[in-house]
Amino acid sequence: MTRSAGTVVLGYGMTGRSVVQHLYEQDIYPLVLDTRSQPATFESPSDIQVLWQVEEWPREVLANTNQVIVSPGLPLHHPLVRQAQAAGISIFSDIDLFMSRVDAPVIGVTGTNGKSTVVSLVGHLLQASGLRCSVGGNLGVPALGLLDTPADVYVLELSSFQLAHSAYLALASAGVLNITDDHRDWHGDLDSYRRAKERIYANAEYSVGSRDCACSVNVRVDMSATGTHRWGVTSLNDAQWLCCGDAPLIAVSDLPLAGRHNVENCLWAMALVEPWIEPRRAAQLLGGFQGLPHRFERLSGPTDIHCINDSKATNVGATMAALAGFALDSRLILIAGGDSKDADLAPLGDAMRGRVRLLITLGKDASALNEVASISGVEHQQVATMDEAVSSAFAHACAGDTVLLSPACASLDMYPSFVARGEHFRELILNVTEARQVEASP
Ligand code: UMA
Ligand code: ADP
Repeated sequence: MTRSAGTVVLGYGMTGRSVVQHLYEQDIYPLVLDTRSQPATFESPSDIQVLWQVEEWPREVLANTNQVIVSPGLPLHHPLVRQAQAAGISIFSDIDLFMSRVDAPVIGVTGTNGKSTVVSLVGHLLQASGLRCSVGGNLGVPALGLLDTPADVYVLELSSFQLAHSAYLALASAGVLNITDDHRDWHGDLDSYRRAKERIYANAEYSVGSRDCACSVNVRVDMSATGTHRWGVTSLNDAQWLCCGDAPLIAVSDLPLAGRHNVENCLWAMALVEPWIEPRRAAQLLGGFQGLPHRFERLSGPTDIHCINDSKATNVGATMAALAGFALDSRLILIAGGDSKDADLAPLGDAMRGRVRLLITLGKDASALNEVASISGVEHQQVATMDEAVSSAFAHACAGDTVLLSPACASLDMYPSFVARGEHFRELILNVTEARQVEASP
């Protein structure tokens, strides 16, 4: 048995557990430190020692440690990470461990918004083309959990947290979809957030960048232009087409997903798999992809009112993208609010003006959203719960209106996750729909 004292795992969430499992299978028995209290139900191999509620390194442990694998939830400025750095201990992420073990090409995707959609599209394209692929990382199965399944290509969704902690990336294909305001609480400022994301390009064999990306990349995705080394959209015979260079590939109207941001996501997916799938073939394979729940997901509500669950819109950029998909004279009732993570909410003002006829706010940062709405002349109302938000939305909604949950904020002040928030919204919409059906029946 390898001595445990040399290796310490920081954080015992999903990532920490996947790291311990991975090391355990190699007869390495790390010590685990976590700042949280021990969960009521908790399972761990009996020969793994976990110290809970640790805010600082026990001195003798720090002295005997030579490598640390840190979980993404612990920011670089956390005392546990700082102390390890100051002691000159090597710090790695689960992604580093994954990269050191994997024996097939890895595609990595990061960005403020669209990661899960693009990663799932990439997985869909690879699988449909006949390649074995395994998708995970920040989405679904932690990276190390993927190693159990042999694959021709691995696809990783990478968060800025994971990238900030990673030292050894060498991706076969890599892209930063976009960077807008988010996670200031973790990174401190937007520059550090950007730098963390751009680490994805270090040593990448093939790289895809956005129009705004200052890094040197192989190709760019630019919705407003096409041409050499560019993927974009162009007008052809009165229709909009997705293009690679000058070659039209597929009409926007034939895409499997709605919304302008999803046109961009389809371009990204095809660009990222270009080393494996020829563009024309990729375009043919896009059909059949089903969108993910909680991402601009259309719900079946009352027949005359459109209902959209965009609970995964946990930052301003995602809600802006949702709003941009609606014409200026749209009749939207927007439900938003939660924990803004210290983001600047002001850009929502312009996006709401003319589109949102009622903003219903809730959660920790409801009053900050009310202020933005006031400045932009958007009618608004604050409520305490999602039940009240949905009741009020339907009390105000007229035939043809859209009720959109796109919170621009994290859910954690009111729910365990964006999934729980979206499921609650779905259930409330279902209740309203059923109640209206009963009312309408003779
Ligand atoms: N935490 C402590 N003390 C600790 C360790 C963690 O308080 O000692 C807190 C963190 O601040 C955080 C929570 O516990 O709020 C979870 O942290 P973690 O590092 O244990 O997280 P995991 O359970 O390992 O889950 C992480 C990702 N979560 C985060 O980065 C916060 C999961 O993405 C990811 O699926 C999983 O690894 C597997 O790769 C979730 C996420 O919210 C979906 N990601 C963020 C996002 O997408 O915006 C980045
Ligand atoms: P991520 O994994 O980066 O959070 P998701 O695909 O889960 O991305 O989508 C998160 C939110 O961002 C959803 O509200 C979705 O509608 C929105 N979104 C998806 N793609 C984009 C994009 N390219 N630009 C802006 N917002 C997007």
